[in-house]
Amino acid sequence: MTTLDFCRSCGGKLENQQAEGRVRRVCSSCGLVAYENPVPATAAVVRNELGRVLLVLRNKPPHKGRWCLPGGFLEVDETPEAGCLRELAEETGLTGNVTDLVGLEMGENPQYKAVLVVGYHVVVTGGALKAGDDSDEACFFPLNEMPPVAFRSHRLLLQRALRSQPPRNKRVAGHWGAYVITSGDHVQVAENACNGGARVIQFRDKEMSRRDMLVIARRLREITRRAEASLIINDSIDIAILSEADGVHLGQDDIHVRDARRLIPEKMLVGVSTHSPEQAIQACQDGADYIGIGPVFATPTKADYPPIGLDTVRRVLSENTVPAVVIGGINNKNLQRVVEIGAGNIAMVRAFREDASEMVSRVNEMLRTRDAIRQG
Ligand code: 3NM
Repeated sequence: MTTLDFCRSCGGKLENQQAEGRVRRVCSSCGLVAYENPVPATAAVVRNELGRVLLVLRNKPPHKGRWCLPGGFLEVDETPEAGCLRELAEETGLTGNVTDLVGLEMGENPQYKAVLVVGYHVVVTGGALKAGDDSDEACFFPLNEMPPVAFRSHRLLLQRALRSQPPRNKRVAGHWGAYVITSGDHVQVAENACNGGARVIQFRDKEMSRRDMLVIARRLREITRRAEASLIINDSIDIAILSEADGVHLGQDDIHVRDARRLIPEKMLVGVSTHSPEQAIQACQDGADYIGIGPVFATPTKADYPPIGLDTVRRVLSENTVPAVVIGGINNKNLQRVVEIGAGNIAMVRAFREDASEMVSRVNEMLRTRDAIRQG
């Protein structure tokens, strides 16, 4: 940055002088101090219905060829909100409304030395996505596939924005206790389970038509929403999306977690069934929010799968990095043994068919008692 030579008020020569505690450029004729301030700019944090974040590819320095938030310098006669929306329209073709302040961050700039960036949450109200002005491309990115973002201020604003706007209905995976998988009369099982305090319901039906499944999934959504329980849909990503479920549960033969995330809302959980320690490690590495591990005991519900036993499950529970749901052949008789190996989530199909309310209460009570004893 070059130093200022002439006074903006009278045109007199500026010189270095001690003023207000530091050396500043001061006019030798009229005495006006030429303050050096950060230049105000704005940036828009725009997320689409899938939770993806809008970035633009810069076509000029600084950081030409890198992605950043839409935004830019304020004009002298506009408010920060108006400047932000103008820049958004110029660079992305989208119109929007400011919904909230994200915050303010300072950034360095080779020409202007310091830039003060005001970040806003913006919702899109119209327009068509088309890059323009300073940007060559404009694109919504899933959070797990974001390119490196240019400008420290933009990175900090993005971090703040993602922290201050937590996904609305994302439940924390793995703090459930009894994990109820519905079968038979799905609605009745879910209602009973929620009455017993279930915090998660998985809708699983291998025979039902997909059209009927969607009808039932939507009813389960109402029930679980009322009970503030999570709803997970087994196998079917489309039904999970359409029923606004909290998660989808995938088997080893279903599409990969990475591919599922390209379709589902960012807030949606992905669980993966695993049947060995190796598969469990792989699912964690692939980015599953939680895993199922089993079958711990032989079960007619999944007859083709050999039981892996309590010791193997215990190993997975102690080694794995994401929450696990223990499953397979669990019933009243062996439940205590599953609790004793430290399971935090226990899934059953048949055992919830009869009296889900009673069974959910029993499982959760056993887990609470164990944890209270362990914590002394
Ligand atoms: N998944 P029940 S075992 C649906 O190991 C399912 O991933 C399993 O049914 C796995 O509680 C299983 O009736 C069946 O034994 C569990």
